[in-house]
Amino acid sequence: MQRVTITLDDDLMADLDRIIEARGYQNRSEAIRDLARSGLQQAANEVAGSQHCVAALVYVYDHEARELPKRLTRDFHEHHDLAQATLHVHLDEASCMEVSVLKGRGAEVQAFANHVIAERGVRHGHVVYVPATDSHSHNHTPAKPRRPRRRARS
Ligand code: NI
Repeated sequence: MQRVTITLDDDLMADLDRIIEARGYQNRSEAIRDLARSGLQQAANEVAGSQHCVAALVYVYDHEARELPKRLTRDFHEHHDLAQATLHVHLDEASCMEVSVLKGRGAEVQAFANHVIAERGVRHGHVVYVPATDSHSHNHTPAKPRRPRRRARS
């Protein structure tokens, strides 16, 4: 263990104390360790630009916002190579939530996700990167049937 001293502003400390209270942490150090770990995990999941990745793009929008559903549809058609599938949930009378699975080179996935999140009227935009190794590292061909073992001579 190492002891470090950090300086936090009052607002951040108040937010932190709320989380400590809500999650029932024993002390601040424990909470900060956990939050640092999840931050590191998130950073590790942000892939290098040329690397292949899979990501879930989550966002909420008002389906009555002028032209927004049309703009989103156009965005997704223009990036049909990245956008694999989208789950649509009608949250309430006005709001829709969508979860889109994106797959492609890190830089392209990130640029497209940022573009969708930045669309006017899109709220709570968030991307979760899933570490994906090379898309062909797994084998689609079924394993060869095993030859029956020769019976041991008795
Ligand atoms: Ni809807």
